[in-house]
Amino acid sequence: MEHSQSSPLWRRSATAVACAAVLGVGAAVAPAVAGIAFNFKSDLRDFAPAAAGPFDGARAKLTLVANDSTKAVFVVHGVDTAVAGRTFGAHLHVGPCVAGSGAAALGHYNHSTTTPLTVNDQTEIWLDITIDDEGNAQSDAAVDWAPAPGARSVVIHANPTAPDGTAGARLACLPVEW
Ligand SMILES: [Cu+2]
Repeated sequence: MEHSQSSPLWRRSATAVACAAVLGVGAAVAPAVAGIAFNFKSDLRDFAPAAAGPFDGARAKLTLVANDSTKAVFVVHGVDTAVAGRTFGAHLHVGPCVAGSGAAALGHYNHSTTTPLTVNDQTEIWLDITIDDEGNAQSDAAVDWAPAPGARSVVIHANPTAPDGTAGARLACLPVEW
């Protein structure tokens, strides 16, 4: 890990993530060194607002610390406990998070330069979540590159992520923009 300079900041973020009561640390955390450290926190946006789903009314937070590498922590609260024990795929997508439009999120953010793209948990940011008995979940990812700024999203899917990166229908998203 080349996070030695930013690790104090990271630990502070991690502490906040671990405690649901302090979920509201705020918007952007000023970077202590070169690079970025953000907390994105909001209600999830529903891709099918007219239909009932397990993430209706749920909220989430992504903590993203990126220098030359990236550490991401994804926390979700308020999920329907009827799906406790189930795992849902979640990934950083290139496009924005738009309620009612799963397509707007575009594809996975992928760092590889191969043709076709190399798809795995080191070329993309995968954050699959398993819902606990209280309707909460947390996951994390670490990759040795940093995503470019933009209006992006963390998309939650209906199924766990398969080795080829697919995870079924798009259910909801968290907007992440920096
Ligand atoms: Cu995805």
